[in-house]
Amino acid sequence: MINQTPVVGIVMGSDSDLPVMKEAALMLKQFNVPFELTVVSAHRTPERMMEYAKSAKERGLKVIIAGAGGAAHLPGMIAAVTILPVIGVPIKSSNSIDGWDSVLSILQMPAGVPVATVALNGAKNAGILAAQIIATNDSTVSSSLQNYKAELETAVIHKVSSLKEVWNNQFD
Ligand code: RP5
Repeated sequence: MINQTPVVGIVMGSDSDLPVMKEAALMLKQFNVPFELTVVSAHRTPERMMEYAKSAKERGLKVIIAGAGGAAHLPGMIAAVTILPVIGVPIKSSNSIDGWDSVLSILQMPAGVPVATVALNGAKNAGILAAQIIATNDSTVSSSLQNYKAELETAVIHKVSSLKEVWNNQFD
């Protein structure tokens, strides 16, 4: 997979975001979606950010996942430059007050420039959502996602059975 052309780009404002953002990478790996991952900072490397966003579509990317913390401008600025769907991951980082700063910086985009914002530190869902976008045109990824959903259901049903051994439940 490592040599396949990436269809998802994962970018983050700093390598200090990696412990959160690697959750997106792990999900894409699980669904066999080829991806690339790097640091692109809106504030510290603005020209690199512009170049990344401008070249993303022609390089074959279909979706961009962008994570940042504090004054988290990276996802919105990338979305300003490309027509690819951008998934924003707000990160509670060293320069966050409480995480709301990251959430609101990414969430409150002006009309016309959407960023699909996941929960604070919600990189896992960002990876799944990116795979779901890819799955609209890829039956293998689509089957992997169907299996994943089925596993989620099975895990809950196991928990229901375990609880029933201890707690009364007349529902089923
Ligand atoms: C943001 O500043 C980054 O996305 C990161 O969340 C935060 C802190 O960056 P470092 O000072 O750790 O490099 O731009």
